[in-house]
Order: sequence, then C-alpha cells, then structure tokens
Amino acid sequence: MEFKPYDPKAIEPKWQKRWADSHVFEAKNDYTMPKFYGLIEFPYPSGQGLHVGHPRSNTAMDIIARKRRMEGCNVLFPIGWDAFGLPTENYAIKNKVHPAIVTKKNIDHFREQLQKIGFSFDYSREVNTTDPSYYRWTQWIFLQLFKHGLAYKSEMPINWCPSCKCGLANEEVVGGVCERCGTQVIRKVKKQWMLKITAYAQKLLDGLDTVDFIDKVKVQQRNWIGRSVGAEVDFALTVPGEKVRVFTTRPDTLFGATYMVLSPEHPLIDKLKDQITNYDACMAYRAEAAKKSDFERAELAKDKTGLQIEGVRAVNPVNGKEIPIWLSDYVLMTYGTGAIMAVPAHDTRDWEFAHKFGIPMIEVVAGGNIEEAAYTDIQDGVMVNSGFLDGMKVAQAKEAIIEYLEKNGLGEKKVNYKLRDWVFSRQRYWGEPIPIVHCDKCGMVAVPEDQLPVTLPMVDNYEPTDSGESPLSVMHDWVNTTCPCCGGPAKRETDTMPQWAGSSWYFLRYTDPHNANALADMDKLKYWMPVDWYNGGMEHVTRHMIYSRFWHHFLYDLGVVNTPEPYAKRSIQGLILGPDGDKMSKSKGNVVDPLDIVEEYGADTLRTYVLFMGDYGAATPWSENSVKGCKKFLDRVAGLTDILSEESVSDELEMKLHRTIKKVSSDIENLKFNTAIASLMTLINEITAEGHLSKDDLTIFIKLLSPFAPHICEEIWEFIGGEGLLAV
Ligand code: ANZ
Ligand code: ZN
Repeated sequence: MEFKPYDPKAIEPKWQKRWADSHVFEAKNDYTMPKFYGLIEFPYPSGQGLHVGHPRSNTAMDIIARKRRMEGCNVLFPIGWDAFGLPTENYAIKNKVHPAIVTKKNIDHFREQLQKIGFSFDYSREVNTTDPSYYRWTQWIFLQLFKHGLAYKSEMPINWCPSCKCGLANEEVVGGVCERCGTQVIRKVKKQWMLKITAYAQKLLDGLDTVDFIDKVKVQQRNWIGRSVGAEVDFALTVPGEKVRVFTTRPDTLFGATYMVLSPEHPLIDKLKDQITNYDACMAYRAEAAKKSDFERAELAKDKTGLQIEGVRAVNPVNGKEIPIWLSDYVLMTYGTGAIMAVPAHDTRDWEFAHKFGIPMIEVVAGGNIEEAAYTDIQDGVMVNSGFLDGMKVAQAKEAIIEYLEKNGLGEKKVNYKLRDWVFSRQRYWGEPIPIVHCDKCGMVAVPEDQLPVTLPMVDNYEPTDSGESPLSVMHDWVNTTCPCCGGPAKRETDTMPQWAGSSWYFLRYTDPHNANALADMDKLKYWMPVDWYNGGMEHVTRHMIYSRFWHHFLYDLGVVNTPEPYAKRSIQGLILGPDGDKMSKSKGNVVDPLDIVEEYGADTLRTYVLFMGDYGAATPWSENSVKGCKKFLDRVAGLTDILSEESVSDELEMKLHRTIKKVSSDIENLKFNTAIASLMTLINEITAEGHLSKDDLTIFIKLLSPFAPHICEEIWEFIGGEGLLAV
C-alpha cells in the first residue's frame, strides 16, 4: 500500500471530524487523574473572523494541551465567546439587525474557522458571555460586590467619548483618545457605577509574589497599581480655621516648599469663594482644565499653565512661612488629596512651573545644581536649610519628619496607589443589565438573586441617546417595575456593564458550564482551579488581567472559589507584523488572513509556521516564503512513509532521535517552539540522508511532531497501522 500524496484538503477535515466524533478533547470527570487547565483569552467574535494573532496564541496552548494529554493528564482546554461589546452593537445599529443575531452569526463563523485549524478545544464547555444563563452569574457577582460596599454609584469626573457617547475607564483611554474610535476624550461629571478595586490594591500587589507570571507582566501590573509611600501633611491657611491637606512622597523636603498647588477642581476653591479675590478667573481656569483628559494633564502637559489664587495663602507647618497657592491642571483631583506642596528645587515638574512663573526655590538637599535642574537624587544628597533635618540623608530625614508630623498632629505616614476605582457603567444597550432597582422610598435595591438574570429587552431601536443616557432608559415597559423591597413603583437601572465584566470570571464557568445553581460547583473548582497556564497578549495585562484577579480575590474572600489567585502561570506571545514589518492594519493593506493560509497550504502548515516564524515572545514579520518552507517540511514528513523499512536508523541517528525527544519536550515547556521545529527539520534531513527508517522510528517522529501538525501525523499513524488515534 502506498501513502497517498500529501493533500491537506483531503486529510484535515477527515481528522477534525474524527476528533469531534470521538470526543477525545473533552475534559473527563475523573477527578483522580492529574489535571492540566490550559487557557487562552477567549475571543471577541468580531464580524471579520480570525486574525493571525489568534492562531499564534491558540496554537501554542494547543501544543501544550496536546502534550499534557500524551503525558496522561486530564486536560481542560476550553473555548468561549466574549461577545458583548461595541463593535457588534455598532454593526447591528448600522445594518438594522439585532446584536444577538449578529453575535450568533459571528460565533458560528469563528467556531468553524477555529475547527479548520484543528485546535483541540473542548467545545462541549463553550461559554458565551451574552447568554442569559451565563450573565445571570455575572450579575450575581455584581450583586455580591454591591452588598459588600464594593459597587457604588458616584458623581465623578469620568473620561467621556463624545463620539461613542460613553464613559470610559482610564484603561480605555490611550494617548488621550478613545481606544475604540480615536476621538479626543473629554472629562465629564456623571453619576457612574464604580467598583472599588482600590480596596484590593495591596492584595493584587502581594498576590504577584505567589504566581509564575513572565516578569514584564508583573512589572507592568505593579506600575499600574502604583504603590507609593509618603505622608499627608496639613497646611493651615490665612483664613482662620481652614486648612489643606497635601500628599507627598518627599516629606523630607518640607522646608523647601515655596508654594502650594491645588487641582482646579479642588472643593476648597468653592468653599473659599468669598475670600478668594479672583474667583471668576479661577472658575475660568477650571473650565479650561475640564476640557483635558487626565492623561493630557499629567503626561503631555510640557508647557505648564497655572493661576495664582489671590486673597488666600498657605502656611508651611514646619517654619510658619506663608506661601502662595496656585491652581494648575498638572495636579489631578483623582490622586492623593488633589493638592500638593511644591518643592521646585527637587521636583522636575515643580521646577518647570516655578521657572515659568518666577517663583523662588529653596535648596534643601545639597548635591545638585538647582540653577540648572531639579535635584531629585535620594541616595547621596544631604539635607540643608531644613532646621532639625540638616545633615541627614534623605531616607533618614523622611523618617524624622514623619515622626515630627505625627507627634505634632500635622500629618501622618500614608500609602497611596495609582490604581483608580473601576468605572463600571456604560450607557449602551449590548451589555449585561446592572441588576439594581431604584425606588423613591427605598433607594437603590438589589434585584433578588432568585430573579436573576435581568435580561435585556428585545427591541428594535437601541441607538445611543443624545442625552448620554443608556438606550435602555427609553424602553419604558422594561424600565418600569416594582420595588423588590416595598412593592411600590420603581425603575430599573438602565446602565449596562462594560465588556470587561463577562471576561472577569469566564475561566471559572468552564469548570462547570451548565450549572444552574452556582457559578460553578466547589468540588469542580477545587479540582480544576487555578488555571495552570494562561497564554495571551501584552495588551490585556492592565485591564482584563487586573480586573479578573480582583474579582477572583473578592470571590475567594466570599468563599466561592478555592484559591486567591486565578492563574498560576502567565505567558505572552509576540505580535505578528505584516510582511512589511509594520503592525498589520486594514488601511496599510498588509493583513494576512489565516484562513487563506489554511486554504492554500493547510492548517498544519499554518500551525507550524506561526510557531516557527521566530522567537515566540517577540514581534515577528510575516513571510510567505517561510510559510512555503514549512509546507515543504511537512511534504518531507509525508515522504518518510516511502523509505519505511525493516531496518532501523543507525545507532548514531538513534541517539540523535532520542536527543531530539528531550529537546522538543523542553523547548515546548519554555515556549521555544521555533527551535523545537528546527530540530525536527534537522532530524528529517539526517533520516532522509540515511535513506531508511523503521516503523518504530517513524512512530517516535510523528509523536513528537503531532502537537504541531496533528492532521498529517494522524494520517501517517493510520497508514502504518497505529491503533486508535494519536491524539488522546
Ligand atoms: C512634594 C515633592 C517634592 C514631591 C519632591 C515630589 C518630589 P507619586 O505618588 O510617586 O506619583 N503629587 C501628589 N499628588 C498629586 C496629584 N494629585 N497630582 C499631581 N501630582 C501629585 O508622586 C507623588 C508626588 O507627586 C507627590 O510628592 C507630589 O509631589 C505629587 F522633591 O510632594 B511631591
Ligand atoms: Zn421600595
């Protein structure tokens, strides 16, 4: 019998069907087996279908999942759909179809595409964030947060996208513009649902010491949480009985504070309206500042603006000196106390500001040249002009001044975090309804848990309203309800949750996707959790990864899950760039469609190529030539069947074969897929040169290759009379 010519189009659908029919990739309910839970970021089923990033991240985890199965593990490698969100809603509005219909169509398309690439997902556990039986539990988690005071409504300045007519979290504002549509984001005061993620700042930091995340992920999360240790200090004002509190990381420089800066939104300005003699100018400055996002104010504002408050001055608590108070938008109301003591000799921003406005400087740490620049060193400098601190090093002076402030009731040590509470409401239709009812008598009332889910009404019109209210607000039949508390007339909350909600716990649902009584059964969670290995992109480190860790810590505190951290290990794949080395984008016309590659060369070639193309963690340009090279390699693998003989390879080659087993195995564990494939390529050259190999040799070879190119390997396995499937 002869091996048919290698034709991916013929063999790939055949094996995909056999895998599906035999349910080989479904996780088993045998809790005595060692388990492995491998996770990829579940896709957003966009109308465009898969892009090349999906195969790169999915194939890597697919290889690990297939390897673990061969090693005897009970593997959970699930897939699902992160399906709420703006692009679907916008498409639905434009084309006048319901988002639920668009979503279903997109999911079917995505599933079909994924199946064509031969991923070993357990499709029996699919979750879909827009399914009421799923979002029932998203709403349930929200209610627990609400009941524990971690979900609250607050009038607050938020990032507002005038084009999406929607509030955005800080994480969704990139370079001052809306991440989705690129419109300049403005600040707007609105009542928003907030989640108190800040209450978990320290736990989120400490948890990082207990997990195996690639370093750059830990660093980025630590910076995002931004712990900073300093002091709060009270400055009296020249208005009797009034004072202002500042937050500083450098209380040691207190003697060098030559002015104070308030954020333009600081409430003190309103309070001292009668004492401030240029109040109107202050209000005008505030109005200007409101047009800028925090990002612009903090990061971009190179040329500082400011306005001195007239009629009121502050008093430095350590030396009784009066100093002027300024307004400037580089001080944010959303950090610390919204007020700072400015030390131009030792802080670069203050130095620039003082320079521009001719404010004096006092050197309090000797060692630099403050004529030229702020001296910010904290290692070598020695305190001067600072009374009882003189002669100390910075670290020592810090402790001494904090002790002094605390003793004299002027302030205290304080830890701050950059992390902000999470703006959790969206004024859009296609999201989870927030399960709260507003009653005139009872206030905000949680929808009783046995009434969940609060489902989205099926309506024809869900366009955003011009008032900035959610489209749900005009659906009166849905909005008007009865109060669960007093039975009187009440109104439903009309804001919906952000897309980050459904993805904050989806990995829990995979362990028990059809459970109607709990988000997941504790015994199943105990077996499967934590996720052993989560692979994904760098773009999710400060949003999805922090949000989901926060929810998980909270659920752990509630006793609903069994570990504080959801993910034991996190790795990252590099971006695939266009053939020109630029980021792939439609406008540049350099986008490669992975399904075109499957069509032309086969899924095994695509899979092999996206891992062979370069260092897995690095951005790598697409190369059609190298795709062809991978196809040729697989042609040669198929050709091994032509040189099968009774005779094994030489002893020397036998040793190489065994060395390759070790190398491929350890390379996979270290995500060095490119060198694993390269060593298989070298091996095949040597086998071909020798001219023959035995069935046992070939078996070893295809077992090694099968996680990368599973279809061709199954075909060969069948050809040589292997029993059952190679995939287990
Ligand atoms: C005086 C001082 C002297 C400062 C010095 C620094 C250097 P972190 O926490 O590391 O970001 N600051 C405080 N609140 C602020 C706000 N709401 N908006 C803008 N800036 C603010 O840095 C905290 C430092 O940033 C604080 O310490 C304060 O300036 C400023 F030689 O106080 B410092
Ligand atoms: Zn009521």
